[in-house]
Amino acid sequence: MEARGRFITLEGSEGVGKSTNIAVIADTLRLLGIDCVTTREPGGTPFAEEIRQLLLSVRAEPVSPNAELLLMFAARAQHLSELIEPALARGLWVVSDRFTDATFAYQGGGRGMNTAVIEQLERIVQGSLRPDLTLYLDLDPEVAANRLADRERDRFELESRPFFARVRNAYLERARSAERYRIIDASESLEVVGQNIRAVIERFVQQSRAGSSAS
Ligand code: Z5A
Repeated sequence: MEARGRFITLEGSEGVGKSTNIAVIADTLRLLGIDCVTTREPGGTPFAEEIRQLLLSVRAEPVSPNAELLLMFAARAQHLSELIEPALARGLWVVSDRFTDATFAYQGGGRGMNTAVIEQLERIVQGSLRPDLTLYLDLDPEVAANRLADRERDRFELESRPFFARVRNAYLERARSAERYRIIDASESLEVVGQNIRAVIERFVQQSRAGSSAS
């Protein structure tokens, strides 16, 4: 039977370089002979991408925090059942641009929602599934916003500076709390960030291979 794949997530506030560096992770894995799929949240399947549109579009009607939270998990449930779980079961590694750490950071930290409720939804939607490795790209939100200065803003990107400061604090608190996180300094040049990410992935693959040959 094919060994189950590994689940890697990339996290950070807007503009820290996630979309840019997801390709670095995928290329590094492929060079090491590992088949992977890249995906993103919210989204990743046609239905979940429709939910993404609902969540990101700028609208006149205020969106209730509970509606936002439940839609994030609705998209995630679809993403898990149609893409993530089947790929992992086939032995593919999955690399996702954001996952549930983003919910703890944005809805928990940014919006101030109750973390216990988020943990409850996490258990309902994911069961015991958690990422095997999470790279958190850390950057001052002001610097990140400057990188996106010319771009049209979505509903989240219109949030205030204090909102993004709370998001960063929530991410940092989680990233320092468990072994699966690696904090990457995203204020470095693109080249250095890429090198640091490659080094983390190479080490993780080495450890995974050593672990599976020992078992
Ligand atoms: N959200 C949520 O609230 N709850 C959840 O559970 C989930 C998500 C899953 C959509 O995410 C929104 O959903 C997100 C949180 C919320 N909103 N916000 N904010 P998204 O992933 O689509 O949105 P994003 O974070 O805004 O993506 P982004 O703006 O594309 O940022 P990025 O992918 O991190 O950055 P990038 O596109 O790779 O880079 C931005 C620019 O910076 C680009 O020109 C690069 O060339 C440049 N760049 C990148 N790295 C560097 C370095 N090192 N130096 C200089 N320039 C750089």
